Amino acid sequence: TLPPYTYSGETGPLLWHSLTADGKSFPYEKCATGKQQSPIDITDEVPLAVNTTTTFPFSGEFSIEDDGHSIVVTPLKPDGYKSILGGEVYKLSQFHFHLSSEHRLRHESFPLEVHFVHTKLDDENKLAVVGIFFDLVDTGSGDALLQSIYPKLDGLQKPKHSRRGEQEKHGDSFEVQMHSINNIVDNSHIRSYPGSLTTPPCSEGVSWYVVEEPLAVTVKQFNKMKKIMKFNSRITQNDYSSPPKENLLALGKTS
Ligand code: SG4
Ligand code: ZN
Repeated sequence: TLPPYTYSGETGPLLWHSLTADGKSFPYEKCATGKQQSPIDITDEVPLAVNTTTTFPFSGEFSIEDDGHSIVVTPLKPDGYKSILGGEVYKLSQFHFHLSSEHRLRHESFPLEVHFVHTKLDDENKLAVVGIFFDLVDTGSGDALLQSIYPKLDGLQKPKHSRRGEQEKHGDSFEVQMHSINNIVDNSHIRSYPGSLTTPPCSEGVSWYVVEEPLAVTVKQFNKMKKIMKFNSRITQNDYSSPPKENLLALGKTS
């Protein structure tokens, strides 16, 4: 069994690497020893993505659940949504949210970030994640993606325990419309770098695609999500071209 982790205190991000269930093995070691850890500060140093065409769904059926760490939305048709990321074919396996944003954009944080987790079509173990920020707005109705999720948030139930990789009974299914995402995501506004999962076990070999244009979240939508999710952002001091500083801190080294 894996040790539980949180976002503050003794089981928080700076100590993930030291968590253990048996006192002998440290399944989250990579969170401190990794050399390509996410998130990072997205600056102009991070290269623009090439050969990348995301085809997010205009509409489709999804299930939504609170997995204890995030609100996770999973397509009912597992082969429904394919994207070309860095010239390779991926399919969408789920998307989930972080509050506040995990990545920064030129040192700036955002209130919310969505992660579209993809697996490579011919190699299910290879992950690519498309990250998109949200800006808080006090006019309008927010992004269509959030509009479609909003009515489902009240009935959301936490599963007894969620274990990664296991098939679970999903909650409510719903129809989603995601016009705006489809419209804004194009090559010239996506930056790509090799990183990791932002949660334990912090596995590396994850290809990241971070979109520079934020979507809109209304104050009302944001407050509702905040009630369910709490703070679930791994804040790091990691830059694109320097070694991950946070990891050294976690190991008690200064440089
Ligand atoms: C969140 O905890 C999701 O709920 C997880 O999804 C996800 O794990 C994890 O974040 C790490 O993903 O894009 N932030 S991230 O690096 O997708 C995976 C599930 O466990 C493996 C379904
Ligand atoms: Zn995530």
